[in-house]
Amino acid sequence: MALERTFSIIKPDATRRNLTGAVTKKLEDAGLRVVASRRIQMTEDQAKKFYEVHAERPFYNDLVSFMSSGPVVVQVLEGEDAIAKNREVMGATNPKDAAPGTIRAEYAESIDANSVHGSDSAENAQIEIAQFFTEDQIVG
Ligand code: DGI
Repeated sequence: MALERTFSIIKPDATRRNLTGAVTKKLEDAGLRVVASRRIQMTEDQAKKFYEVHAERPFYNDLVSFMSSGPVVVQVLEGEDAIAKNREVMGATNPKDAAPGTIRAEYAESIDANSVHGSDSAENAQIEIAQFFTEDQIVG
């Protein structure tokens, strides 16, 4: 097991419903430590860049406008196997498929307003963290 860092976003549907604390509690209860956190309003350009890999997908424009529709909380999470652990506690992309007890099962509104983002690989975690945090802003 390796100590890893991953990148998380609490999405606009969750901040709007005052679920920042509830989502963070799920992450912490899963053994993940919040080592950096900032509430921001993403610009459309930031959201476009962040979800660049999905640029050709039919839902890309909706995804970009959703992610820039309200405040989000960007976070760096640290822990043993943090990337997989975070994906597990998030639950499946579509809340209808998310396992009971996961963040998306409990809080997500729909497949697009699904409350959280989490990096899906070590490589992407590094890239995503660097888009929002400098090393000195992360305190492990
Ligand atoms: O890593 P995930 O967030 O679980 O999923 P992903 O990287 O495949 O997709 C990124 C986001 O794009 C996802 O959280 C919600 C949205 N999305 C993915 N697949 C669909 C989708 N939105 C719609 N409307 N339809 C989809 O099939």
